[in-house]
Amino acid sequence: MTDDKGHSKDDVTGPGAEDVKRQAVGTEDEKWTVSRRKFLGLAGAAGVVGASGGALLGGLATPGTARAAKMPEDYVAPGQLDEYYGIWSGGHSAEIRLFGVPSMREFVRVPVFQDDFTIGWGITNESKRVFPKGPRPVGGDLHHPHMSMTNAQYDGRYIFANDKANTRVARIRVDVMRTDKIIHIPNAQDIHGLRVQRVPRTGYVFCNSECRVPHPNDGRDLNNPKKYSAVFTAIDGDTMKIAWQVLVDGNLDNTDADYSGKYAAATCYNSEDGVNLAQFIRNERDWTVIFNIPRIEKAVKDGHYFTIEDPNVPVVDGRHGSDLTMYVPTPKNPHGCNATPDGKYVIAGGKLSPTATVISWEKVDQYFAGKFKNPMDAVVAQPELGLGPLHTAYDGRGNAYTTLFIDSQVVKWNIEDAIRHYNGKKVDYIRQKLDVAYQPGHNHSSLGETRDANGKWLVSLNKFSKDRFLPVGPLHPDNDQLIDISGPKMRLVADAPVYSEPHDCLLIPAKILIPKIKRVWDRNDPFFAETVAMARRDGVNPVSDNKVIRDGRKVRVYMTAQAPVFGLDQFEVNKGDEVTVVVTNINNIQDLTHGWCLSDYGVNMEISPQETASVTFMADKAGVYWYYCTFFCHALHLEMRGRMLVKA
Ligand code: CUK
Ligand code: CUA
Ligand code: CA
Repeated sequence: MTDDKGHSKDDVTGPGAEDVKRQAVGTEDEKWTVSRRKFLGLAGAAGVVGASGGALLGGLATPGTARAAKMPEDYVAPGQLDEYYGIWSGGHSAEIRLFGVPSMREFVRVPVFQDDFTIGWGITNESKRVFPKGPRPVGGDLHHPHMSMTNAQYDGRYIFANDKANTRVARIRVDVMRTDKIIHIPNAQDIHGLRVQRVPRTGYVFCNSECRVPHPNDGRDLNNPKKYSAVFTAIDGDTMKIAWQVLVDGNLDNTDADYSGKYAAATCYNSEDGVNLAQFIRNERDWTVIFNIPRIEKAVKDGHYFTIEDPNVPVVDGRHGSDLTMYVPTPKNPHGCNATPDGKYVIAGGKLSPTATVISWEKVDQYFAGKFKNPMDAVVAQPELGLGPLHTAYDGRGNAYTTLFIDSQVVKWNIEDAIRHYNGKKVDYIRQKLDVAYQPGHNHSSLGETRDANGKWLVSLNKFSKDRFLPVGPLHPDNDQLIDISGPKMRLVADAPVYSEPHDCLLIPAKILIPKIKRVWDRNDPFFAETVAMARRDGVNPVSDNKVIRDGRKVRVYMTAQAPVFGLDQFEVNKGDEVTVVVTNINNIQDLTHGWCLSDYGVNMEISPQETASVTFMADKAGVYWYYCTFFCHALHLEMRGRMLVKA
């Protein structure tokens, strides 16, 4: 027996070989494949809905696992460049990752909320300045990276991302792929959904608090969940200051903005005001909240707001009865929230309902204009798609692609046909169901969240890989599958194992980003401007001087790095000194990065061409300590080192 790449499963030997043979990728053993998928369907369903969701378990039989049609190497040969940048969320690794698409190669990782020894994130002074003041949690849970837009097109300025674990939002500069600002969101806990204002530009970054908390959360209201609430937050993407917040009923899960600049929408799965699973899934319908941005801005301007934890953050009341919001009933525990690129609709994935709910922005306009009273009338379709609909992507040709978590499928369906069907016409809106492996969360199509949606590629971000890769221990990789959606049928192209746990990704044409991305640092870059200003105050020119400045118990050590030497091969400090080492890479050649690692002091930092990086530490151990370069920069890279003497 051979798989469709011509490998024989009998080639596998050694411990566990029998399992590998049975579970080989692309097996012809349809029966085994079907039972494997059934098992996963059941496990997934149980995981989502618990015992009370048993009714959802019907009809789980699915056809065999889809085969790869054409491999990524057919699209991107060695040495060739990918057509798309993939911006991947790292989940609870708290970073973002840059992939090439269609090769699905991972290029680099950009640390955001977590410490990273490779580049010294959380170690250098420049990175510490990015974080809010005060104690810094070690990690985060980054779900939703989204790029700034101008006129509903990616503009290549920033990527914004949430931290669900520590209630923060970060901004990453695209030109140097470096995080440049992290803020903590007050009056909230667990920032989850995050999207950007598309029109006229970003503008606002919208984000959701998922877990309701008492306001103020000062320990008084542990057992009074009725007093808990969640807020919708608008951050000014230019200043990274919070513009305003809206107090809502229920919680908020995912969010999206419209294509006119007037509205944002957010799904809510806890209309029950519950605090445990049984309560969260009690109602048949929760809701999608629509936020009327001009009215909220006017309310803030007119002073119709209050403050809670932070006196500088205006909060308006958008709970039921408010004219700032609209609550559109949505079955059941809805999750994904995705605006269509034609600017007409926003679609909420039903999760515990087999449906998606299509809400018309035009009807939303009419509701706020007082033309009708029942928010339900803004719903223009509710197609039945399959089990566990989560997120939806678009091809710009009127089709939607919704992930079905429990069915382990992506369903392609036609939006206008679904609307006709809702209006009583006998039309079939389902175009195709494609098996994915397994249990997809988000999916994302090329440019599908912009007005340029081009229907070329779709990535399905699958939570389970199960038997698709060599076994690597009990913790399995996720499996992000690349699907060609350019033709009438979806075709699976590649499986890509990824480390836990990407929730979402973006696909951005390389031609948009290549001109924006720097190959070497600009000496005037604001990222290290404060460090350069400190050097100037010390009378030091960091690109030429190698000097030790003593300032009481503070010592500042300035040195250059130029392959293969540091400007200082030794320096001396006293035990108990606070030492700041400033290293400037004066090479001006693309790809010639140095590192500065100080043995037994827990210090490493990356210094790329023309960059200045600095670190401050207490010289609390006497002795000789070597520092050495950590990026292989030259034939004499290993010899690129020096000594710090800490005098007792
Ligand atoms: S969420 Cu993870 S699969 Cu945080 Cu966008 Cu839906
Ligand atoms: Cu500099 Cu290695
Ligand atoms: Ca619910």
